[in-house]
Amino acid sequence: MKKIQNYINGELVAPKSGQYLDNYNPAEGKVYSLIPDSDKEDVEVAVKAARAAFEGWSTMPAQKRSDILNKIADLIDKNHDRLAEAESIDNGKPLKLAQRVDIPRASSNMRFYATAILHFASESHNMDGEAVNYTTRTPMGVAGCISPWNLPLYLFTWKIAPALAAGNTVVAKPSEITPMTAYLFSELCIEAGLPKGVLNIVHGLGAKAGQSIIEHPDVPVISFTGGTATGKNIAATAAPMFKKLSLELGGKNPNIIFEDCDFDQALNTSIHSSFANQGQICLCGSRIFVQESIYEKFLNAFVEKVKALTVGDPLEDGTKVGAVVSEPHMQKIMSYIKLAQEEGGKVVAGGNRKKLEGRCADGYFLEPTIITGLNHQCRTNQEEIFGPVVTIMPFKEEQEVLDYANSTAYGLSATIWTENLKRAHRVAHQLKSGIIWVNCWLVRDLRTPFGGMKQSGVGREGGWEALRFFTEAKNICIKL
Ligand code: TXE
Repeated sequence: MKKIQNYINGELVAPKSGQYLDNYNPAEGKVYSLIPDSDKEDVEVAVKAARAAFEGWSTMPAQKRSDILNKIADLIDKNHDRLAEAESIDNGKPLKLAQRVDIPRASSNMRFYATAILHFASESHNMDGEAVNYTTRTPMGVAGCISPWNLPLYLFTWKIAPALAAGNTVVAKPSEITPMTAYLFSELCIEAGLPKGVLNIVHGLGAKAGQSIIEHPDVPVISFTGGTATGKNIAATAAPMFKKLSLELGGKNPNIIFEDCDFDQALNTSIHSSFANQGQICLCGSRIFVQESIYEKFLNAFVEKVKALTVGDPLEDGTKVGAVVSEPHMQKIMSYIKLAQEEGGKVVAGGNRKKLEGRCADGYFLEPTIITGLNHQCRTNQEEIFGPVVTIMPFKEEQEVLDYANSTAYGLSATIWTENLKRAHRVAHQLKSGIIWVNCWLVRDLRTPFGGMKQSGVGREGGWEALRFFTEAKNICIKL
């Protein structure tokens, strides 16, 4: 049984306690590897290593840091197939998805910040001959990066790349549910010659290893992606310690389809935005609102296509819907399908656990599920389910659907389908979401600010926002 190791001070090491946790393959429902059950002591050693490495890394010329990050990206590309297979086995997502999205994006994340840091500039302000101000932006020290299980290497690199590029050193904890690609990534860092202590990866439980990172006094800046409830916990620990905090949390994203939409484009993209990664993407459009005049036509076409989606072995080419990430998460999703029916909803597609044959007989598979007949205020339409479950309902007017869309505690992303330019801009400006897609979904430009409003998060990642987040600004004013 493979035993994953921590990556501390440039070496792959066992947890000090010698304790390990089971790591499940969700498609088989079986333990297939072990991960360190790290604790405060492991975090202490990791933070010490990161502090010791900070001076050398933060004063290294940006070009040299850039070269090393690009070398890691080259190694990700070189190991693409191996990483994609590991991602699919660890997370349950279709191998094709890991190959097409997760691993290429992990490489792009490293490359984007390896180059962005070479062009990162700060500002100066001239006071009409009286004085001149200039702002410096310097790395903060040891950054704590905590990432989730839905897009493991994709979101892990999305955090550590800007932190490292900006000259910080990092103590990172990937999710204990999907640790494998972060472990393989640490082997690539060693091969790339990343100086020891610059990046440290401590595997283990959130409430134990994760909490130790959050509360460590020598970790001044924290970047977290995960559930809103966990985000609240982390903020409660970090705020009184005056730590800089970025929280990327949950979403309950509206997918608004007007009668004048490009019907086929809206229909086909909505299949993807509803069920990609088994609906386990914080940006998935889990609440579909369709203008009344095309509601029946859209619903019938949508149900027909969803019923035709292949739920299967993630390693097989034809699979569109793989396993959800864990048994507890499968139970959580099933409980929401039950709740929806108790709230008066009607399951018009899916709704059941899918029993497969062969190696996947005990895997965590759910049918992609569509639920109609609910109102916008019920729990099913207010709470994040984070699985292959969408609700769909009609609306008459623009203001009505805006009220529905903006009615949750979340505000991460939204999608609008209309061919009317004025309406697209008008509705986009009134939606309380940090990211809006018009006639598309998940089209990502890494230069743009990424993050949500309300309980979807605090702060923004992406582009210069992330480099500004991971640096400290200082303004110096000189009298002329
Ligand atoms: O997230 P958690 P999970 C949502 C989604 C999902 C829910 C829970 O609704 O059902 O969050 O998912 C670490 N101190 N999203 O369980 O628990 C934990 O070990 C420090 C949306 O993955 O928030 C893991 O590494 N760290 C999200 C990471 O936090 C702690 C993507 C996320 O775990 C900790 C994933 C603590 N006290 C889930 N407790 C998105 N926005 O993309 C846990 N962790």
